[in-house]
Amino acid sequence: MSDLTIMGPAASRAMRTLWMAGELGIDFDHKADINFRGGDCRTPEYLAVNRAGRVPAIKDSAISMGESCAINIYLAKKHKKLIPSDLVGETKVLEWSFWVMTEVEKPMLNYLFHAAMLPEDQRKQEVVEQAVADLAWPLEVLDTYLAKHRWLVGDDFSVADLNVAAVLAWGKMSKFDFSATPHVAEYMDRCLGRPAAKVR
Ligand SMILES: N[C@@H](CCC(=O)N[C@@H](CS)C(=O)NCC(=O)O)C(=O)O
Repeated sequence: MSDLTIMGPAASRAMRTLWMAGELGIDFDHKADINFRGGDCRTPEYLAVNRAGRVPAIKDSAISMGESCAINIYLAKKHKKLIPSDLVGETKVLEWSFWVMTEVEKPMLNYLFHAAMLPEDQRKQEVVEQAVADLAWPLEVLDTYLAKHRWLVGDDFSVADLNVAAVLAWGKMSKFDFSATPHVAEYMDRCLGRPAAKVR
């Protein structure tokens, strides 16, 4: 039995934390059989681990918590890998992680659902069009940055890249047209092509 338990199936935002654990090369127990749409996240036992009642969540000897990006930053700091040790570098990781969650995640999820995941009779073209419009500026921001930088923070892949690319992955899954932002497209493939990104 490992010190760390990751809760949530790979086909959920738990993918982000499973990818992170793979990058770090750490042992963990995986509680994948959580029916997050069926109420499993709202039991007293689950809420004691993640009061937000969503997946992913983790518990180890130090902490029980939710929020995928925060979990990944915790694991990076705990294992002293994939995160700079200086204040500015660490803060830039936070900046990119907050950025992707607030600027990109919601419209990308809307795109994923209404362009690909929902049964066809439930998809709404106007939601797709709004998502494309909402994503134009943040993707341009990212593309401009990536035109001059291979990775988001420092010279190597970091947890900032993982958190950002894990959200972009929804665009790849739903065949979002990234042709207007070619640096984003290349970057996404660079990140998602890493062996640890192939989680099950
Ligand atoms: N901001 C949270 C969002 C977590 C989240 O919404 N997870 C979904 C599954 S991918 C969930 O638990 N849904 C259950 C529900 O909405 O009740 C994170 O990144 O961890």
